[in-house]
Amino acid sequence: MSRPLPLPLRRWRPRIGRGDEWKRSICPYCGTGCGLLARAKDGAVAEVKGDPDHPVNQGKLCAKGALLAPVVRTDDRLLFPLLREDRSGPFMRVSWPAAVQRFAAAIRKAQVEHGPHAVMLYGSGQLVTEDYYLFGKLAKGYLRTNNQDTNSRLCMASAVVAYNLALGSDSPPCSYADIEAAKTFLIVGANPEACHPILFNRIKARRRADKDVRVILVDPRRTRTAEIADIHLRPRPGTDVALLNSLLYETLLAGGVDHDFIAAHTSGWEELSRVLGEYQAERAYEITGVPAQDTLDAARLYARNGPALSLWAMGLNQSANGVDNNLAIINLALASGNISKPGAGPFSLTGQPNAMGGREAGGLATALPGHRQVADPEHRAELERAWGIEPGSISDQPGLTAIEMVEALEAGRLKVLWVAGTNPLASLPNTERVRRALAKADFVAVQDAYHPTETTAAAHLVLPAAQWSERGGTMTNSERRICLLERIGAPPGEALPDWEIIRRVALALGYGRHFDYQTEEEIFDEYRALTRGRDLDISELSYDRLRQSSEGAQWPSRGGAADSTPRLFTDNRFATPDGRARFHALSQQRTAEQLDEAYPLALLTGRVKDQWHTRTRTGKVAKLNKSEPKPFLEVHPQDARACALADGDAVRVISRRGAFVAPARVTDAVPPGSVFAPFHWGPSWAADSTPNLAASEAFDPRSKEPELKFAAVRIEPAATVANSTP
Ligand SMILES: Nc1nc2c(c(=O)[nH]1)N[C@H]1C(S)=C(S)[C@@H](COP(=O)(O)OP(=O)(O)OC[C@H]3O[C@@H](n4cnc5c(=O)[nH]c(N)nc54)[C@H](O)[C@@H]3O)O[C@H]1N2
Ligand SMILES: Nc1nc2c(c(=O)[nH]1)N[C@H]1C(S)=C(S)[C@@H](COP(=O)(O)OP(=O)(O)OC[C@H]3O[C@@H](n4cnc5c(=O)[nH]c(N)nc54)[C@H](O)[C@@H]3O)O[C@H]1N2
Ligand code: SF4
Ligand SMILES: [Mo]
Repeated sequence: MSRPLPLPLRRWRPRIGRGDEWKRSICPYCGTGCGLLARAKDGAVAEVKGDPDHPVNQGKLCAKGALLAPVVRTDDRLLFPLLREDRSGPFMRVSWPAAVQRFAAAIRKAQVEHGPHAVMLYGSGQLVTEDYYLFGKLAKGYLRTNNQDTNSRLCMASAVVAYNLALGSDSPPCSYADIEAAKTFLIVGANPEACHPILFNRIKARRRADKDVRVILVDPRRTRTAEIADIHLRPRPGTDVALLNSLLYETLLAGGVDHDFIAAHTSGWEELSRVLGEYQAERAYEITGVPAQDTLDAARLYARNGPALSLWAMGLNQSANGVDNNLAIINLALASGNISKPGAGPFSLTGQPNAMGGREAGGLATALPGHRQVADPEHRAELERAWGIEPGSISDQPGLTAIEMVEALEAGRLKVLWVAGTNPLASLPNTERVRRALAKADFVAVQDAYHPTETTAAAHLVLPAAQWSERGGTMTNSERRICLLERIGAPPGEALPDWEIIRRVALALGYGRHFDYQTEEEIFDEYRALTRGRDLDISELSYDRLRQSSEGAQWPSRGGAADSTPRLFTDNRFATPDGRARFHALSQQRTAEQLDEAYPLALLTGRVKDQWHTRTRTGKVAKLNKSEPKPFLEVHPQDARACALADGDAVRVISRRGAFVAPARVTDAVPPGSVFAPFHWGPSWAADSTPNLAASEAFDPRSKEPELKFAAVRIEPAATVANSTP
């Protein structure tokens, strides 16, 4: 039975006008999307607090969000465009017109000499939806290449493909409000205590409020998220399909499968049920190492203590079998009827603040704005008409994805790279290979708020971007909630919003007439009109309407009573051609790399609570550097003993690609046979500190998402560990 969640629409009276007024925004770190109030002093944001009226966080913030003000104006803010023709030489300050003319000339030259696909735009979930849309319009519409991808490729590309395959569209069906209605939480390959702290607090509060609520966690590591787990399953890394199949099989035996729902609203159950028998708990144990009794306990709980909400993140996505992993957890939700009703659903957590906006506005190399696909001739034609370009302008070839970008640079097929809001020389796997590939490009332009970063330092042209609080725009969080970020302070120096930089480059390329925007609102209006009639329809959602509510709106948002849609598919009609959700029969595949005598350990990588990615922002806040001041490698005591390592000793981690060095943290939080390193401390900390020197770029064939959660490594004591100051 489905009923809409009660979501009272609190009205907010805008208090815009004086410079020192509190204005509404959204935290620019994680995909939780907490609402903030911030105000400026002397033109720059000076104070930040949680927005008590925002439904996501109700006034609360984690430390990263609360400590945003100090990261906005720092000594290393990039103030002016910087250019150099020779990448071994120094940068020179140039004017904006000179910078964009030079860049446009490089783009033109590459396209004239090598064709349209010699250019690529690599963006980020830090960008607002308006930036994404404009990037796509320029690349896909006018530069005639679908070579536009984003760092979301490293993040939730696997979830995008799986939602499309299983539900017919890239549509997370749930809401955070389902947390307050769920009885059983199944958290797989995610560490929300560190990575989605406000959601974690909501789950914790829910557990405290209702004695029947239970939490099942699936993670090889014992993270702090495990503190709220009633059952913690610790599979061997990369064996989630076997584990989830096994959970489904045992759920079936425990009577937890909803046969009426399956018959009426799904297809593919027969094929799936035929493979499930292989994954009886005792047999799955051989693959996963999870004791059969634990799987049985978890399955019985899942079967009997509904509604069940499943939440997952990178432990499933960042895998050479990432799409299968996602399909496996969606299979489980569908088979048990845990979808489209309060407290239930397969809910993929997004990482970055606007990863979802990129999915919606066509930020991925296979996508076009409004959940359209490059491969669909009708979708291409719709945009060609909307953009006023000749039929056939949009290429029918999918663009390069992040890892393919590296391969194309190596092969000399890609000549000009435009990077915005991401730091690939720290965040892509096999960093040395990426560095060598980037060195082959004819021209690299990087748009960032800070300089130097690992990537700006390798550019020809560095363009100063306004960042959070200095520009407006919209972002979408994990639960499809679109919120407006007001401009609070002014950008320093000559920094410009990303969309304005894109507009100026488009102008210099001669497309001025089609990029004639004065404000981000005009871009939003153009984009939202293109969503009319689509599953994510926001055609009636204006900036004015977003300003009137403290809540934003969950798409689709069609105006009037359909302002906001907390839950999708409530009539159990899915977005597939026949309206039925699709099961997928899956068997456990191997990881791209295998453990062997030379490389006997699995390297897992991930995050800590108080750092954000490559530390360009959080690394500058003394309070945030306190909890984890430096890189580390978690090693199980057994593995430490085997190579005579004591806690704190420097250890070298060697893979087939490269090696990094970190102080060892000897702990049974990692299972024997696995080591874990956070990837925050990149080459700017120490030349050899990033696990991405060793991480694997093998990727899932369907989502092209790299296997950042598994690399075969060995460890040995290192003489010293380089230390750096933050
Ligand atoms: N503090 C902080 N928060 C962040 C971020 C940040 O940088 N810092 N980044 C944001 C972004 S962009 C993202 S994508 C999210 C990521 O959020 P999460 O995915 O929750 O975080 P990770 O630490 O990358 O990985 C989650 C867990 O996956 C586990 N894991 C590894 N291999 C496997 C496996 O084979 N199977 C299973 N089941 N689990 C496995 C790891 O042990 C780890 O605990 O966080 C967001 N929030
Ligand atoms: N080994 C390993 N590697 C990983 C992962 C992992 O789990 N393990 N996770 C992957 C995932 S999920 C992700 S999302 C990526 C993240 O990787 P990156 O995207 O490379 O990480 P960030 O540090 O967030 O980089 C954002 C950059 O944008 C800049 N910036 C901030 N705001 C703005 C703005 O408004 N405009 C512009 N132009 N620039 C801005 C910042 O200063 C910073 O340089 O890392 C991936 N890499
Ligand atoms: S939970 Fe995420 S969105 Fe909320 S304050 Fe913390 S980092 Fe920001
Ligand atoms: Mo991410």
